[in-house]
Amino acid sequence: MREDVAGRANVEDTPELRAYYGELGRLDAGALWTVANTIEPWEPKSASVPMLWRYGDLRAHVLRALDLVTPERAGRRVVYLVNPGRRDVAAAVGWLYTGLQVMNPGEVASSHRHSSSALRFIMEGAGAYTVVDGHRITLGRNDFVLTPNGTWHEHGVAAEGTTCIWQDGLDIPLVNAMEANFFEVHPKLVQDVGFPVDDTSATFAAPALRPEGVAWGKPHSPLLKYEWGPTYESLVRYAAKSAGSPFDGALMHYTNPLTGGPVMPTIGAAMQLLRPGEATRAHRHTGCAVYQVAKGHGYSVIAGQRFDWGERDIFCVPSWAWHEHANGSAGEDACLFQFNDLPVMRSLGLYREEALSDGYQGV
Ligand code: GTQ
Repeated sequence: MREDVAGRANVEDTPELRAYYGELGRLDAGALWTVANTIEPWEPKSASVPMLWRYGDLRAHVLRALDLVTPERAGRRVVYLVNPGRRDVAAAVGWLYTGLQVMNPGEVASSHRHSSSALRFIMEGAGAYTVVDGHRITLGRNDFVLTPNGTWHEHGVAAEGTTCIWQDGLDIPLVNAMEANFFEVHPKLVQDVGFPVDDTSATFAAPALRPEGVAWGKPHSPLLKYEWGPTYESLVRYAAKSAGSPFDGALMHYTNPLTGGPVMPTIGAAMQLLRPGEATRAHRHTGCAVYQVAKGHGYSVIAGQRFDWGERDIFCVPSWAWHEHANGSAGEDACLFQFNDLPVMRSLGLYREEALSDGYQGV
């Protein structure tokens, strides 16, 4: 982009100006025109870089944590993912954190709550559960569970289960950037279960049906678990009857069933299905996303770079980066889970989207 245009800062250095800048600096002040073009870029410039983390590279290291630390000592046994452009804030992309948490059968991680909102996406193993504000939620492969801002939550694996690995997604970097993060450990370390197991699913997961007389005033979804079975079934049905989005194929957002809005105020989530052979067109938008390959294989082109992915790989799309996705199979569908900061972008009036006129990026 040209900077020598009318209306943009374009001041040449002189000895007098350099001395002036020095004087301002000593007063903890500065001249706007020396930084204006940086702090007000023509368009968003993400410090995050597009990344792919291969599960095949990470899995053995995640499992090693089982032998190296206990959940009691570590609090949470997690390998978190680092974006090379954002090492200082533990962000995988933008202001989103992600990590891989591992637990053995019979283990439980202590209950805590924090101002960050969180979600889990179950990758492997049987018997995982999460307790959220007294609601015990059983979790299976590709299930997605919420632990919203301020809720007491702990995770465990039933004694008769197997070693479980899941992806955690949180807005820790965002809440820290807002300087609003509180953290508390539950006084009893493990909270009491106060409701029938999976009661929020029984109450709120019925398709397009709202239960009578249920009062709900919280800003997050009352449904805490979104199961893989009905999610996949809905996507298959949708993909068979509709072209879906030119940029995403058949994509469905997980929603708060009472409002149709995002699952939590700061984090949105979606599952998309790419039909056999489907390759989407490129677009870009403000807001970033962390993806996990729930099914199949293929590739995404992100900011001109091709990333080939397989099941359980995790990748990210930074804000305002061009991106397009392709299913690598001619016979099987591919599914991508994502969580994103789109609710933040939309609620702050910052959402903007653009299609690439040529349709597809060069690599
Ligand atoms: O399980 O509550 O990966 O608080 C990072 C911070 C998981 C959790 C993480 C957390 C959690």
